[in-house]
Amino acid sequence: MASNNLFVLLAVVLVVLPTVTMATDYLVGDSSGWTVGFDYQNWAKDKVFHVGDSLVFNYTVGVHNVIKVDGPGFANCTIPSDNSNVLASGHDVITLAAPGKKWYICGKLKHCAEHGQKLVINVEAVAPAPAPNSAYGIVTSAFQVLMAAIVALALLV
Ligand SMILES: *[C@@H]1O[C@H](CO)[C@@H](O)[C@H](O)[C@H]1NC(C)=O
Ligand SMILES: *[C@@H]1O[C@H](CO)[C@@H](O)[C@H](O)[C@H]1NC(C)=O
Ligand SMILES: [Cu+2]
Repeated sequence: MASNNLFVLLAVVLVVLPTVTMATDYLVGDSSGWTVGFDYQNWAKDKVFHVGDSLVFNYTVGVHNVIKVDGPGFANCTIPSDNSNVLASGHDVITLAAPGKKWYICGKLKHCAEHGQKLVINVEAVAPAPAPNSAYGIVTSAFQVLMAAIVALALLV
């Protein structure tokens, strides 16, 4: 009986461990969504964004939009003259594809310039998963199994 439990716990821990590094969806502004009069830098300051994570901009269609800009465009709230970067679905999902700084503004009225509707984040690279046959990969796998066993034993005692 005890060894059955140990096996189940080991299996659960081994399945759960890799999911710790899975992609995260961030609802920008949480329940406030993408709107005026919200401090998006305060919202972002305790978050670590990684390549593969997504930003979800939620707002009423037609009231706001989302434009990816560059640093100067962000500083000046410059609304690009062409529409190619404008997202306006009301539920825009942006998957963070590359590391570095990313800047987003609202292009409606003076929402960016006068109402703070702008977000800048830094996207961190994700360390590549170690190849299973590399020395590092073997050590990592062995470490995961060891940790799983310790956790399983601790739960049993
Ligand atoms: C998205 O925004 C709409 C209003 O524009 C709101 O009714 C809805 O609850 C929001 N969804 C989430 C997940 O916050
Ligand atoms: C930003 O705006 C200021 C003041 O309008 C202007 O002097 C400056 O050249 C602008 N910078 C950029 C990069 O657009
Ligand atoms: Cu807006």
